[in-house]
Amino acid sequence: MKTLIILTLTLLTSISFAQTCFEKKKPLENNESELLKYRDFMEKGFKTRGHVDGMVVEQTENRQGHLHFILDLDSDLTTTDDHLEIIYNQQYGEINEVLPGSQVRACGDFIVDHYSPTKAVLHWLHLNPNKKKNHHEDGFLIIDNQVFGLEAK
Ligand SMILES: [Ca+2]
Repeated sequence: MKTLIILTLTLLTSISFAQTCFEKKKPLENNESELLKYRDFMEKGFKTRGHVDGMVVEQTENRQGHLHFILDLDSDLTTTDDHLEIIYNQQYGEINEVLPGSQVRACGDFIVDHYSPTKAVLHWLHLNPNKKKNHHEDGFLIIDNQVFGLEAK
């Protein structure tokens, strides 16, 4: 019986972590290398969907309801040309701080932004309860296996 409960819990836990990232309602695989090419070759303001894994380098800001941090997309901290700024809206589930070395998976809108220290950002990492008002698809943010961005406001 105990084993069954543990198995069930394990199964439920893994289901809740199995978030799917969508682009135009189709599942989107990880696309780190494409995003880095877009950052380098597309005009500022270029937008697409982004689905990335990586390791936190550092938190850079936490103000005006938005948490900013830098993600290293190949989790090899000796290479820095694969850094991407991540911006998370605290309205969709609060995060106090993000620690360097944390493992992250993020799904949201990617935009080439020359004001960003990494020249591009990934944001809208949360559910969009107002799809009639705007075009953003649902996103999410997973930090060390904890899912954020699912508290619809
Ligand atoms: Ca790297």
